[in-house]
Amino acid sequence: MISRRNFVMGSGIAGGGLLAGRPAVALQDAEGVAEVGTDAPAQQTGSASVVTPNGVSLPFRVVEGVKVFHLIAEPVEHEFAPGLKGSCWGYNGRTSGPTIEAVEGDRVRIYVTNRLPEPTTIHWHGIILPNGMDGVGGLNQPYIRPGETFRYEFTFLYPGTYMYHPHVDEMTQMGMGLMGMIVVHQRNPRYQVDRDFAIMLSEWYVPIGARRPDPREMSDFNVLTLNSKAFPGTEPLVVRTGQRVRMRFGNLSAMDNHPIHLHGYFFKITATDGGPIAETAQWPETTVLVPVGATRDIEFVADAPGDWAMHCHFTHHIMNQMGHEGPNVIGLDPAGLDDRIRPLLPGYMTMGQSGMAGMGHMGMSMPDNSIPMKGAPGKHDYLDMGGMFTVLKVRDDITSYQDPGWYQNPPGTLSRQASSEELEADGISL
Ligand SMILES: [Cu+2]
Repeated sequence: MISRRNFVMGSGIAGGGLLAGRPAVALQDAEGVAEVGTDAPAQQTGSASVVTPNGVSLPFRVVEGVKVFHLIAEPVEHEFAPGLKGSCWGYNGRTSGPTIEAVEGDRVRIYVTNRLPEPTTIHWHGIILPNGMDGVGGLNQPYIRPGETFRYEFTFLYPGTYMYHPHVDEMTQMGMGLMGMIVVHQRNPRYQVDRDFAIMLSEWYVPIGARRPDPREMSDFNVLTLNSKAFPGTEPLVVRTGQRVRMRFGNLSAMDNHPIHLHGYFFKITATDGGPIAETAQWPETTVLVPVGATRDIEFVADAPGDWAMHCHFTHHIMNQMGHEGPNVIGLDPAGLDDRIRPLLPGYMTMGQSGMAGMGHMGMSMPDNSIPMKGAPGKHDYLDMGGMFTVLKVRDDITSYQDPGWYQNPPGTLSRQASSEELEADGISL
């Protein structure tokens, strides 16, 4: 498959229009700080390209001044996290679908091919456009039946963070993974951000040991994802100290709003999918609630180096496929129970007798293709979270946005076990 960078470069040479004359020098080597400046919409405005963690932006070509995109809705094999593969639906081979990036005022033509086993459409969520381009199957247009390709054409009038998703059999199609982000850059931004992340929040129910998400689930979601990845499958967000950072969150979960909490920083909520928030009306926060069917942009200056957690603050949304049908055995000894029950109930799992911490790495036998309680080794101990969890890694003087590994805490700035002398000196008796 042609890479995004080659596609953009190729279209710049062949397609003329807005990309004509763009110097190839901006298309840096992937080993450098490559994301900055490799993207044509960003080049047009001087902004940083949008980074879709675990994802990509959708390539386009320019035909007589119109940016032409092609989305293909199709079944995809998707890995939520190491250990859990799913038979999902997505766009262009992936879920979440590629991010559509354009610039305020751009005329776009978006072809949508249906390779699903049922009809679909695409709704451009939050975009102000002609009624007949709005994508609600039956209301605004006929269904796109399997094998057909439809053509949407409109102008991105307003900059902002938006989404796209089907508007036929919505419950099934979004529950199977059909969704993506749209970023429309400001044409003349008043200031630039250095790192600009786009993150789609969604939720799934994948029965333990199964591959196919069950979109009929109404409340008991067990795979909670950022761009369709559950920790430890989520990529870290790497930032250089001092950079101005924007994070754009969209939420196309079936049933849940998500309070996304960032450690180490105050940020401001700067925009919704209804437009920018006036500077005097932005308020400081450490958690942004992203409602279903909405987007929220936050911004901050990354002036504090470290490995900072970022996660949904619903504690059930940072668990992977947690079983919870069994009894609460905190304080009891359930030794051998799972081995005896599982022949009768294949997905059965007893919760930990001293709580749940560490269940993911105690060598418990896990059903195949499942990630119950799975987390990952951290720098200091096991990181026993999953789901909607990732790490913002802020580092001084990095020249690459590759994962820099764990943060090296400066001497004297790391929590540790107290010594008996220290306890005594401070009058703490145990
Ligand atoms: Cu949540």
